[in-house]
Amino acid sequence: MTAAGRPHPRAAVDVASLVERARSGQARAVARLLSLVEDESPALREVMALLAPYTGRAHVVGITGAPGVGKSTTTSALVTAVRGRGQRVAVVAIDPSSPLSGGALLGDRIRMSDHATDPGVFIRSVASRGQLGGLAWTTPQVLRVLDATGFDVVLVETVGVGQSEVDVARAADTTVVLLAPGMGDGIQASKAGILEIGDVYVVNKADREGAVAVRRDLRSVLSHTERPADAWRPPVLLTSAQNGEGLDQVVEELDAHLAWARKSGELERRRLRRAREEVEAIAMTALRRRWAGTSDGDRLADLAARVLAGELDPSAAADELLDS
Ligand SMILES: Nc1nc2c(ncn2[C@@H]2O[C@H](COP(=O)(O)OP(=O)(O)OP(=O)(O)O)[C@@H](O)[C@H]2O)c(=O)[nH]1
Ligand SMILES: [Mg+2]
Repeated sequence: MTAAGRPHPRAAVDVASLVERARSGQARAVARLLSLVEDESPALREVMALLAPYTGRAHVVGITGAPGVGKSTTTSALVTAVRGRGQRVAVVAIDPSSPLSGGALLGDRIRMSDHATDPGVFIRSVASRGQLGGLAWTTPQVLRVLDATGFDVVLVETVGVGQSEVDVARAADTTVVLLAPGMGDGIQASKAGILEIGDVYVVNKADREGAVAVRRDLRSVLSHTERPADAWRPPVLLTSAQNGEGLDQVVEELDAHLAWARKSGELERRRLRRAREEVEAIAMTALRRRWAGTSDGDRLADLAARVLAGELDPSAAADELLDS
């Protein structure tokens, strides 16, 4: 995100010491590592190699739902709950705006002032549309850094706009889907494909009329979903995040889901899929970069021109590209 005015990473980063400081809990060092991810710094390779042995410990929780349902308020309340039991927590807000806005929207999207001075809390926004396809490339690496630097829980908030919520669900160990009365009932939820991704459903704004009805409808729709006998049955909870009500139960269900996922093998399956997608995203990025511009010109553009001229068919061109 150098375009936003952040200084370009210095040529020589003392990666080992940076990693050590980040792992000892220094927020500034963690922030610096995340900047290396966003800047796609050449130092990243060494960072990731050093962090690799420490990954796989954090509980990654995705929080998604339509705009305005109370994701940020809930996230903040969850931070309080997690901190209450002495665990360290990181919050990642997926910012759907252009990468050029940098972290400017963070203050608007997350109401986190309560936690600003707590050294056990780390907050970061990530642009979902990076130069390299955004979420697929950046987010998993951000999560990886936070996991390896000792956060017990990583909360990922995304605004519910189609693909991004599904992507976040794929990146998380446990996905919380938020609804609220008057903002999308169970039927709208099923349309949005939300019924497939939730491990825990939360009907927020329980202080408002209609919350109980939303919960009843959602429970009814979920009960008609086919599941194997030993499958996880997503609970539907009521909260009033603004008043801090119902959050303890959410935390309990997050724990219960993690325990179930661990025991059933689902956690391993999800994490394996995540690792697979991560490798694929990095490899695809490297390939695109290699094809787009080499010292002997733009290989892909040359091949496209030959396809257009009828000299080559697209399959033959693809073969040439892969062989190059
Ligand atoms: N009545 C009521 N209002 C709430 C509750 N939780 C959040 N709100 C309000 O709902 C509005 C939206 O809350 P946010 O937490 O910003 O919602 P969000 O889902 O993060 O919104 P976006 O990030 O913009 O998609 C704010 O005005 C909150 O104060 C609640 O439990 N009850
Ligand atoms: Mg928000």
